[in-house]
Amino acid sequence: MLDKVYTAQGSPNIALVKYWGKRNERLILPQNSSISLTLSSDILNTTTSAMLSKKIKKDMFYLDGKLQNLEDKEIRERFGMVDSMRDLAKVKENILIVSKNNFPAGSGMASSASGIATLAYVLNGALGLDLNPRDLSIIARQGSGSACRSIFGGLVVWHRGSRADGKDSYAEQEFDESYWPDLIDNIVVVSQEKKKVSSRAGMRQTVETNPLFRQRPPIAEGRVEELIYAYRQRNFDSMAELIMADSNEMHALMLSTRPSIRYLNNNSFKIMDAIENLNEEAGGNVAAYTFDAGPNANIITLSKYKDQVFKALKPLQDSKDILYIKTSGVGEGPRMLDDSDSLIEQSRLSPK
Ligand code: 2P0
Repeated sequence: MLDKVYTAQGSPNIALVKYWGKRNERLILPQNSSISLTLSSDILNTTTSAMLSKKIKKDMFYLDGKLQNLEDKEIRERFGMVDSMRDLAKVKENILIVSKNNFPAGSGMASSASGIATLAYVLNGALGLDLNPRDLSIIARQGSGSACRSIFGGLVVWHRGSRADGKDSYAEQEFDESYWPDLIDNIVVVSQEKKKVSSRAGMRQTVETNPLFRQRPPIAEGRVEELIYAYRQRNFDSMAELIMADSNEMHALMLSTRPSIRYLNNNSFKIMDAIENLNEEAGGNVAAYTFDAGPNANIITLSKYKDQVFKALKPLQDSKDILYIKTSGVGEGPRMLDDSDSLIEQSRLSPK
């Protein structure tokens, strides 16, 4: 355990029925269950190396090449997970963590989900905790809600749970990554800017100020069930309807929060138009858009419709409203990597 570098890789997930609102801020307990697809780490990934050693003078965390200030409030909140895992393992040594995303952090591409899930996963190994994935999802949840879903591959539900201690608010795989191999997600990037309102602050504001919010949890709960049903039948048309409805509902709630929160921009709306026109021409849903806390779109479709989707988006690429598109299949959960993939220079106790 000590003085050995552990390295793992995980990936973001895209919520099809969204988590937006907590019932307990400290434990990160959601107001409703949510459901997501884990994306393929071949396309979007976080790689994290961790090492515990008596030789390390203080905890250090490098993210994308930059040493992070562990006194910073937001980082402190998320780093709390490291302390609780260390306590659980009864380990006192300081830790060096080096983490790297292959996509821009904080731009609404779920970097916190990918980062925290990968961190929880690598620490489970580095601390010799050997927690099962369900318990690991409960730990990851306390770092960042959506991270609990990235502990698994495939289609993953995060159960709301009802206990005050959060022990029944965990993630679970509904279908593994091979259940629907034709399903793909096109990540359509229109902006690489860091968002102005964090998800954490935004959802707090929505729960506190938006009287419409109380309608949301029962609707979302029912939609998770409907989505699982559509997925089981591999009924794309029906699933697409649910995905777009849920994204629009969440963004309508954001808009009607006080002060109003708007993550979508004009290009996001142009993409929605293009997909709706495409579906209308096709006489059924061949693609579904969904947006998280940012203007970038995720277009869920099937491989056989990919060319049609790209054709529909082509004018927006030509006009540079779309910067680029990455296509991902449904991915597996996190995994350990070999020593050769380590991001830590062991002899210097620093990033490579
Ligand atoms: C989701 N999002 O279900 C939703 C959709 C953004 C929009 O989960 O406060 O970073 O750390 O629990 O998980 C983003 O929020 O927030 C998010 P915290 P998180 O994917």
